[in-house]
Amino acid sequence: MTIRNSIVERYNKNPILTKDDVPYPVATVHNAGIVKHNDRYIMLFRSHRYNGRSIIGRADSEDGFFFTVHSKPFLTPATDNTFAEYEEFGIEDLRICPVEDDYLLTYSAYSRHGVRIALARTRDFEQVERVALITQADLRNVVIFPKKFGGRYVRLDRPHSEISPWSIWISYSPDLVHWGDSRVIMKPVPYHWDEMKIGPGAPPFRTDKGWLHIYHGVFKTMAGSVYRLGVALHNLNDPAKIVGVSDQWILQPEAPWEVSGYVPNVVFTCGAVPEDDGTVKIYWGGADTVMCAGTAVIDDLVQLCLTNTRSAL
Ligand code: BMA
Repeated sequence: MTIRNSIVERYNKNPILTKDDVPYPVATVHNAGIVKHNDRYIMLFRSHRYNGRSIIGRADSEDGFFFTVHSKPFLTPATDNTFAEYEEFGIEDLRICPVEDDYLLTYSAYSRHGVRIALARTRDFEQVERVALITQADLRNVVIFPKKFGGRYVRLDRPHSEISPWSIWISYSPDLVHWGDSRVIMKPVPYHWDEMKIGPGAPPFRTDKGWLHIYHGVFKTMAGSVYRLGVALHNLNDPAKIVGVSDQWILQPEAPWEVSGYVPNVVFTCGAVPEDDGTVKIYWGGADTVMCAGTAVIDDLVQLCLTNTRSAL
């Protein structure tokens, strides 16, 4: 089934990965981080186990669309140290952030204390080292920019408060462990498709006009919340400055496996792969149940951010 969208063209064989492709028992496959590593696409996807708690699996691909799942999960909740206490209820929504020579993995760690973000590091997707728990409770969706600025790592994150609900902030770190200098840079817009919440989606990637960030926005309806994707462009030298945010969404739930499933009406991204031909492969979880892919022209996304914009704050 092909559904055409003027901005993101869905892959015509979606969904690209489902629970039936996984050789161990899981109820879902969704919200995957993706990178191209040594000319192979590596996907680290979230799955609910039958107890409702999540783990991370790995799938590899030559072309970015046909993926083969590894026989064992890639990451399961830690069993010792502080990580064990904070990952007790599962690990979710992993982003793969390529930063200099490392892949930094940021993922939600759930426990009786709430949800926070853990950071791990790998170079080869074989050895994985947990580095630190980098947020306090109820702060998630962390993506890290591909380069350091002024010697510091830079991340987008998403705290929440009643006065300023679910907005995107920026924070800095000299060592990946200690983060600060935090500032809000983007907020939901009232009576707009992203009015309820916004949050970082895929790790930002470089374009000639700025860092392109694909984020998610949520709108509450009488029938529940709808998760869509939007785009923002950040200044190349100072990512705290937003050059422009597209007023319109780039993707909304439309395919049957996005409209219904474990959580209906959800498209949620944790990864996108920019290609040398000027396109970007965007990956999203459909209804928290399956993985989907699509392609967009990077320049179209940039132009959306530069024309017909909504205010960042
Ligand atoms: C968010 C996260 C995502 C999920 C989305 C829709 O709050 O929990 O993992 O995809 O809700 O259920």
